[in-house]
Amino acid sequence: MKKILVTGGCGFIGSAFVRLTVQRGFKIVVVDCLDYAGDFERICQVKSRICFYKTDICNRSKIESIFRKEKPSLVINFAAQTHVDRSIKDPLVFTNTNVVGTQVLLDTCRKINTLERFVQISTDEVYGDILEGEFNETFALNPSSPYSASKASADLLIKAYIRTFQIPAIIIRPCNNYGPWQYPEKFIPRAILYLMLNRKVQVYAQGKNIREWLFVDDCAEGILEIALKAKIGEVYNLGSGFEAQNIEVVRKILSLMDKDQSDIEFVRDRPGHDFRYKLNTDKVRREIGWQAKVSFEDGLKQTIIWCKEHKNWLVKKYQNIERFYQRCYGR
Ligand code: TDX
Repeated sequence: MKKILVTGGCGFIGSAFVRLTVQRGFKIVVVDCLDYAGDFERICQVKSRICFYKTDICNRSKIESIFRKEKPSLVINFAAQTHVDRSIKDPLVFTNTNVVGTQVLLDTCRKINTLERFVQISTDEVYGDILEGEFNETFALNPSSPYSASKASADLLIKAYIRTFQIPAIIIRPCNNYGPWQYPEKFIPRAILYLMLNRKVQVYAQGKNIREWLFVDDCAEGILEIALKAKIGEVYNLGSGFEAQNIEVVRKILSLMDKDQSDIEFVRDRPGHDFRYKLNTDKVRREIGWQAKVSFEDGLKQTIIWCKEHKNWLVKKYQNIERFYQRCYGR
């Protein structure tokens, strides 16, 4: 079985990928710096079957020694700063991890010739927003936030490294993920946590912004399929096809949790807030044969059940989130 090195394997999507691939029998090496949003607990159930390094991807010498020792055939880079609101408050942190960190990994890949593939986990946000229609993989990058600009920069670096140094890289651009173990600074788990604590859900502006939602286990499967089957140098969108206004998402959560409209608080908008993302996924369906399996209704039910069962885990993160939103928006 192939050895896969997973950076950011203690994060939300990375950990779902680690749990899936361990179950499928791959040899897994996890590299994670356990920053505020990383948590080893997410992969605790498979800890005896992985090899773990607590390391920052910006640490060139440590990354090189891990790559030399482990000789992975695949590297999947999930490691990133991911929260748009945080990037508005502290942009430089995003450039460091998302751009410099990715470059360190690429430079290391250049030196290690055992590597078959380097897979970059990018995002739909690199295209900017789209009022109507869908983005396909050939659209120009047009990011709006420091976060999406850092992810777009990493994508451009990868394209340059493919062309100049023949790095065997692939780029995957998923839409918004949700599901168990998501850090509750993000919209869906934040709403569920606040409702469990009898607080109102904070909806930015009028809640008209639109996102496409993909259940995290579907995303992990899609990434594995692409990593194993895709042609080198290609870019793949990974979307569910399910789009909804934020207010519609909140209404679904309210009804599943026996709450009502009075539990919503409309708050000042995020600066530069992208209005709508929507991916065209013809390429991944045609070339890889992947499509999302979990409906939004089922995924949301599973997520709420998980949140109720893991209320303590979510509450442990609450202080950090409160501090952040206070500092960022004064609320
Ligand atoms: O409390 C909130 N209230 C609210 O209305 C929060 C946290 C968000 N929102 C809105 C903003 C967005 O329109 O909900 C939507 C989703 O917000 P986020 O969960 O912050 O995600 P988004 O900004 O869409 O970015 C996400 O998707 C793409 C991830 O955070 C990125 O890492 C990923 O690349």
